[in-house]
Amino acid sequence: MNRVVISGTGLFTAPHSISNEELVASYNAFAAAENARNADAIARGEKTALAPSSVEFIEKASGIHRRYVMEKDGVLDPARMRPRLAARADDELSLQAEMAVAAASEALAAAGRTPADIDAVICAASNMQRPYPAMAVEIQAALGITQGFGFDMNVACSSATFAIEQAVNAVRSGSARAVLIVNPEICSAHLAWQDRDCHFIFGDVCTAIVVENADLPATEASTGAARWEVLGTQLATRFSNNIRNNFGFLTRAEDGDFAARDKLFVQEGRKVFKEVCPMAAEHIAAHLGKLGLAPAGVRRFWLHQANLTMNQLIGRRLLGHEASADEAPVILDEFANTASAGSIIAFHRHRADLASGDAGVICSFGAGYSIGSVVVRKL
Ligand code: CO8
Repeated sequence: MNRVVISGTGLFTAPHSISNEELVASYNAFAAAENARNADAIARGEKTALAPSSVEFIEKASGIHRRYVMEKDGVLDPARMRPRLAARADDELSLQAEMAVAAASEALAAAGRTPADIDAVICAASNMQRPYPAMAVEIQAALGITQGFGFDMNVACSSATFAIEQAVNAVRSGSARAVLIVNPEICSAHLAWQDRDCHFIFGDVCTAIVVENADLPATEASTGAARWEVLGTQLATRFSNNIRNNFGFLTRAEDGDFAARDKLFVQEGRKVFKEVCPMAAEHIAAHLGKLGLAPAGVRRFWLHQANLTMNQLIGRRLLGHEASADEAPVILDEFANTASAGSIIAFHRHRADLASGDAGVICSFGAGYSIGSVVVRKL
């Protein structure tokens, strides 16, 4: 079996930023217009007036201060409340592929590898912009990777860590020399911006990861790359309806309404919080135990970025004290929840200061429920 390393990561940041202040102003204008439109029904008690959102609630409940999106004006337009994205012709590079190519190019450069080194591309995200041809195959072609194969996979927020396990297995067994993973998340297009319970939660981004055989011959470009040996991966799922999106190809055949509320992200946030925190903490502790490591011996936790309090609670359960920003870095204040990309952004941004021999854990958790952990050590 081959030893496996993560040799590079990349980050594509969406071009527009929305502050909580802008978001709340837009939502409150939407709510006021809706309430005016439904004034008679509200007065008769047939409808409930929409309550305003608040910056204070969002920051206290989630830790999120702003988010990046692919398109901002449509999201903030109280008469629209969704991004305005132009359809592209079949012979143009699709939007998710464009984000992925940018992140992947950075990851390849960081690893000192070229398209000729990559034998597989995995596009792992919580939504694909089309069913087929696979996004990964388009991205493979756009990057000029002429050998190997690509495929798409979706395990919602855990897509990236689940993809790392697939990549690690392929490299360990020798079916690929190196695998490129991309996580193009356009959460803004499947978020109900007109629902105050969740309108603040998500942002858009794309991350990329190069996973390769530790014995792949070094080149001049790859020599300087910091490499992280993958000591182990562990995945777990348990079915729950508490995070759900019913959008799908059967909607048409069922004569359903494509614009119905359940065709976008829906969650029971409090239940998710209560159920997933202990699962994630136990999962990480058990995974470390299998590898002969204790949480106290881990230098850094790159946790899924959904909610600051959630990560603080997981930190307390694992370490016995509140994890500092150094032990469990936070990026959700700037990016919000970016589904599968969150823990990878944290890893991308916050690993350069670690020393050779330091161990860390990348861990995601979310819809499914699904939890994926990747234990790494800096070489
Ligand atoms: N402004 C003011 N008040 C508000 C607002 C708001 N915007 N929203 C809700 N309130 C009110 C509520 O109505 C409620 O009022 P009342 O007490 O009168 O009923 C009160 O505030 C408290 O509401 P909550 O109980 O809902 O508040 P919480 O403290 O639980 O915070 C959170 C809500 C932030 C959502 C929190 O529960 C949370 O973060 N939970 C964890 C969620 C999580 O991790 N989910 C994972 C989802 S990500 C995932 O799996 C990927 C899915 C695929 C990607 C999809 C992309 C779109």
